[in-house]
Amino acid sequence: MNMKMSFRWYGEDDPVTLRYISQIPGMRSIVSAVYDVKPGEVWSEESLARMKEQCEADGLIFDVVESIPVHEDIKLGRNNVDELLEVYCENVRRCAKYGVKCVTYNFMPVFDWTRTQLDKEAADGSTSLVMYWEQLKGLDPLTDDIHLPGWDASYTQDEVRELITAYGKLGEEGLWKNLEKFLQRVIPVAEECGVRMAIHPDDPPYPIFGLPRIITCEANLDRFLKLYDSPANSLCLCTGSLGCAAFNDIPKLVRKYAAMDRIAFMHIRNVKLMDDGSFEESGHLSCKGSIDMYEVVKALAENNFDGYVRPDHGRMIWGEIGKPGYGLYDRALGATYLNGLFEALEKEYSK
Ligand code: DNO
Repeated sequence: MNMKMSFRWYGEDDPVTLRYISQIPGMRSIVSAVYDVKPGEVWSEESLARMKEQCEADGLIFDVVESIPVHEDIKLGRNNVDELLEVYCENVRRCAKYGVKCVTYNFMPVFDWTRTQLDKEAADGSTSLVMYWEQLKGLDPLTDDIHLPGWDASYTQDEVRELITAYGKLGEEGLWKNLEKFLQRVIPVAEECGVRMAIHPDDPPYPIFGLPRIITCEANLDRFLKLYDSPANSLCLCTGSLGCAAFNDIPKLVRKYAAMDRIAFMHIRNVKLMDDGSFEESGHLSCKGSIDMYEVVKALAENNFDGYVRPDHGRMIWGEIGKPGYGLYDRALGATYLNGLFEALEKEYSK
């Protein structure tokens, strides 16, 4: 097949082993990161070399990194930004040295994804991540202590308040300016060492608690790609993140950016949108959520997409216990479903 099927692995502590991952039909690549350092620190070559070796021992290729995190001071444009950007570039070079071809990152202020519950039980007994507006309404991070699942527990509530205030002052335009500076420094390095940088959209793709969010919709994705016009400056197009806003037409976005060759990585998962903007993560099949997966894969196949694909978040099923969204079983089912769609549609469009 043209596309490269991949699976996220959280390293040696992940209850899902590389051996199990290698048993999923069609699995090619491992998506991982060095987890024993903080943002802003250099990744050790030993860790990268070990990861490469471990993957190869199970017949897998370690060629995608998710993520090299972007330090808040880079996003905020604080004094030490040049030093931090140099560390970032060095990490990209080191990843490339050990065979990495694609590096994912995001430019979301303070928090990565936001959900209100990680184990919402469905009628069939499976559980998944959800975001219900009802549960967020009325909360103010500047006055309330907020503990949402998945929010970085390494910050104290006061630190969170300080960051939220700083981002409030920076605003969207300030964040765009700092993103542009990041790209001007990092993309030439990525080009030089044959890596495609893939920005992950904001999840969900609209402001939360007044924090600016910019990687959200078609106009902003266009603006982002124009900031540095190079295949090394590409998207990690996450159907579930962009797809939890009704204003995003996912197959249309996939078709457009695949035709421009600006998608390096596809995160494919489904979400069920509700009338008030709340959403539930669902099984991968089109009939289980609001996104038409056939149309998504068709848009890729039409454009001979040969980048990386991973089945994103799965539900917890069959009694599995593990990292919410990242169990083995439902992601493996997702991979198998996607392999079927890709085989059929790639054959159709290569005729
Ligand atoms: C969630 C993931 C994100 C993603 C980062 C990329 O499950 O898709 O956490 O890894 O946003 O930097």
